[in-house]
Amino acid sequence: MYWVLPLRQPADIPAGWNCNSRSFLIAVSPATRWAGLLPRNFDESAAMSATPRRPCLLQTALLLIGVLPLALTAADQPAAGQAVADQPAAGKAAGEERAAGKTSRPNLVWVMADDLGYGDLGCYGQQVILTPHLDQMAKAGLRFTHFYAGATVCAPSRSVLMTGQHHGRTRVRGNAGQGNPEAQALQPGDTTVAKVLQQAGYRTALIGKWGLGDVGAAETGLPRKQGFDEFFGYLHQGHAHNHFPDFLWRNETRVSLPNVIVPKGDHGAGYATQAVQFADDLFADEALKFVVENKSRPFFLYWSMVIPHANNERTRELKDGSDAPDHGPYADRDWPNPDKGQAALITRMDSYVGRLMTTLREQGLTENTLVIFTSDNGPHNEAGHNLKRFNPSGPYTGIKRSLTDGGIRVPLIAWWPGTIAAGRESDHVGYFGDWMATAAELAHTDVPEGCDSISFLPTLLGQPQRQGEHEFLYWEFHERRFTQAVLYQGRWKAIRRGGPGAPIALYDQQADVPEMQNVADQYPQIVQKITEYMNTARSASGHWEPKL
Ligand SMILES: [Ca+2]
Repeated sequence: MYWVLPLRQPADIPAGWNCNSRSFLIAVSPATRWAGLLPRNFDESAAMSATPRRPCLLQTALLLIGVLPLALTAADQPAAGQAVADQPAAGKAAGEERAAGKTSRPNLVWVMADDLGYGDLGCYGQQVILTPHLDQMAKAGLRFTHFYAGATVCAPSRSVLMTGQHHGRTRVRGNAGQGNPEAQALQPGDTTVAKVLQQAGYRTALIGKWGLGDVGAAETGLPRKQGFDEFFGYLHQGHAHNHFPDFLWRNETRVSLPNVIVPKGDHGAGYATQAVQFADDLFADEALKFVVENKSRPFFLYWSMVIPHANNERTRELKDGSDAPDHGPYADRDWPNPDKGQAALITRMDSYVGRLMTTLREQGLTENTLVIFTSDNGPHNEAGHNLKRFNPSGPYTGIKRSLTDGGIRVPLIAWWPGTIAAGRESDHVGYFGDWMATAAELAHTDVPEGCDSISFLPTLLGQPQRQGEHEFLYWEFHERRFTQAVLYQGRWKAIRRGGPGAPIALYDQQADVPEMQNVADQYPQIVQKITEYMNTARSASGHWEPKL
């Protein structure tokens, strides 16, 4: 006996149920099973995966007879559509069971693009660039609208993600370049989310760009000294500019690639004259291999793509830093090559996410794997492409290296079929540092001391009443003049250039999305509150003292 419901739209389909929008959804009632009306060998998961058929007239009549008692038993339950839209019943149950330690811990996959803007994805308003897989991921999962990167450039953002400490307290607070490698290295005493998960029994892998340690003077920060069991990719950020490198690192060993490059500097940067293997293609293969090989135990995969970061050295010499293997669906557009390449990189990145979803389905891991997709900071303008064509910051002002929201607010999509209800969005205000507490909670382990981290698991589970909130979020920026930014109560954004004593610009994000109207004079008490916080938020750092 089945319960038959017509589907109104694709968003009605619970994640993990393999139906199409014109089919009927077949739901098996617990009462049906309890009453012994199902065959002993009835395979519920197989039924969910099968393409549902419309019942014939006789079956419909029988089904309607069957629905009546079930509807009575379900009278105090939310309707199926409501469960999908409002209250993720499955997720709640899973959350309670996890809290009681009854279920296995989920695999954790953090997929991160490099310099992808808030407005670069179709599901975040992009009109030109195609991102069908990420759009589908958002439709089947949860889309955050108020999530922030750790910083407005690469290294500190990644340091915040790893340490669960905000930008004023995390180890690496800027891109140090080649001048001071130690300033861009995690240290032995640092506690990373990878260490926490590794110690909790997770198999941990970093695939792609690291940027928080290197061989030589920065070796304290090497991935395998910071909690990763396996590493494949780039250590140095300059090396990672080169999408067709002549070598990559596997753990601490250099692996030669057949690309032939014009080298720039000592760390592998440059650009290819013979482009054979595209690094992000290799990362996708490696990431999926890791998933398959570790499917029988909890794993944490940090998949740190380089797409769509520019090849800055190629921009300087060839005026085109969008180093894509091909221009894909944009090849015939009447655009300059940097524009075609920029769009092609993002669509290529999207295809990797599609491959990840397919692999998780094939391996039967969809219901036991949380996938997060996000970007490390706002969009760049370093490839020579036309920002106006793509509007990559969406409604926000600024790009990478800005502390207005265009530089730091990022897309973040969470996908976990059966636990995260489909088609939701959340305005919960979170940032990269929150991954530490979220991952620790999911791994049934403690959050390390000294973190600035609030788990967003309640939001994932559709339990906003349990969700903790930050009073303040904090960022700083060391290039050009030292700048600080604070978001207070999820509404008031303050930016100060020049350190203590410099004036604070205040923006009311509820009334002023692009942060154009400085209202500091109208809200002196809020300015005072934020000033007091700003003056004490950061800890001393030998390498990262403000240049005022
Ligand atoms: Ca970046």
